Amino acid sequence: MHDIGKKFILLAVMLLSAFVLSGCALLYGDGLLALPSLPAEYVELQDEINAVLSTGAVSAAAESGANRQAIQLVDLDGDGENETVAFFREPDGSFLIKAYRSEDGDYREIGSAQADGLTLHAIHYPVVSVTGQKCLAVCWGIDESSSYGLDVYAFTGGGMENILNVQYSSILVGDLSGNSLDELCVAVRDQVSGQMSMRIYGYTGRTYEQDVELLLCSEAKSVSQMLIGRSGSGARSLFVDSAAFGGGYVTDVLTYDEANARPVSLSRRMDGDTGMRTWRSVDAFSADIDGDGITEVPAAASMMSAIYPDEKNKLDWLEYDDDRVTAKLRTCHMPSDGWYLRWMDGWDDKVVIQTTRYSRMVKTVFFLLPDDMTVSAIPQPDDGNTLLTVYVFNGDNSQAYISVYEAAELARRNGRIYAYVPGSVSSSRYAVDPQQVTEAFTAIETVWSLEAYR
Ligand SMILES: [Ca+2]
Ligand SMILES: [Ca+2]
Repeated sequence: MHDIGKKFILLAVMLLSAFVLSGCALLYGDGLLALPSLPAEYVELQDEINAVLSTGAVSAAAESGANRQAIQLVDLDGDGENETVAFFREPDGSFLIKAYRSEDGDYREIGSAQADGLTLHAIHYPVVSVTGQKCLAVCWGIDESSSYGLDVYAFTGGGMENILNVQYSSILVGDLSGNSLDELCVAVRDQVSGQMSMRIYGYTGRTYEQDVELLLCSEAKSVSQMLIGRSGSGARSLFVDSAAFGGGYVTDVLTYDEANARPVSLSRRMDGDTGMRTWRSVDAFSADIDGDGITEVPAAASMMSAIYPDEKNKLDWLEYDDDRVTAKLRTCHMPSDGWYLRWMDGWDDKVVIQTTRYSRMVKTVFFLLPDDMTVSAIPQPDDGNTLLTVYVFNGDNSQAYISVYEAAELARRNGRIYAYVPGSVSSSRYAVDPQQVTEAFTAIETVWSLEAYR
């Protein structure tokens, strides 16, 4: 047998063992090599896969996304039993997909498809019936640029039918309309003008058809994050955070209009073709920042960033309602250092931020501006105006730093220690007490990953 074939079967056995043992998690380790023989049904599957490998094909795993295994167990028809989908690359470079159903211990092929692509980029299984039937959506890398190809296959009595083929730059598979079926939200870029738009495809019972194509704001250059959440009215909405031409980020809010049964652009209704209302230079993305079930959009909040550059981290979180935009919350947002601080009531625009970076410490000072600002002297933080200092310590001596600075610990996350020192301004109405600081501080739990949204 071909060496690669042997290796692949070993891998397949390991993968399937992992499925049997844990349901879904992938395990690797010497222990798995010594497993007793597998249930007969998997031996049959090995025979099927071996037949494909004997033609010179090799296994193919997706390079991104949640479904990366070369062999995937998925319940395609919603009957509670998993089918098997296997991905191969053939000697001529094309990709081969085969799907099997287990029947009385036998594996019967229920469909196959061939496709050209530079890389197997990502695999999705959009839900297309309330009983849990799924299609297979395969995303291909097609050139060196950030452009991808999408093929959607339906499983019919006649095999795997290609029901949609589009080029795109970013994709989200999810239920935007609220009918329990998945829509395909596909960002596309006009190659000539660079204008981005969002096409939304809905399942019609037999195929995916484009419901609508909505222009994104003129500043949108490439999508950084897509999220299905809720607008201020409670309507299901797609929040599209994009890198902007000229730097920074902007957001489009596309909401599902129940009355007309189609998505519309809430942000364009409010702001026209510009996304400047949502512009920010820091890489903060739409989220339910206050936990009320409504998604907020971050936007630069400070007028002072020309004087104090770190004021760029001051964000207002905007709620898009049907006919108005409301700032719900302000934060000092430090995504690169993994934390944010909810702005204190009453601080308003009177308090500014200044961050200083050292090799093992990042120090952010919140200080009070004087009532009479003069252009001749730019106020700097000092004992007389500092309200709060937040430290991020990293490295081996973090604990020692806490002692040296007489700081109170706030959190430990990813090898960093977060701590603070209250300001010397204690009598002012702007002063904060320890309880306020601990309540307002959040260490950001998960670092968002780009690849999931492409
Ligand atoms: Ca099934
Ligand atoms: Ca919220």
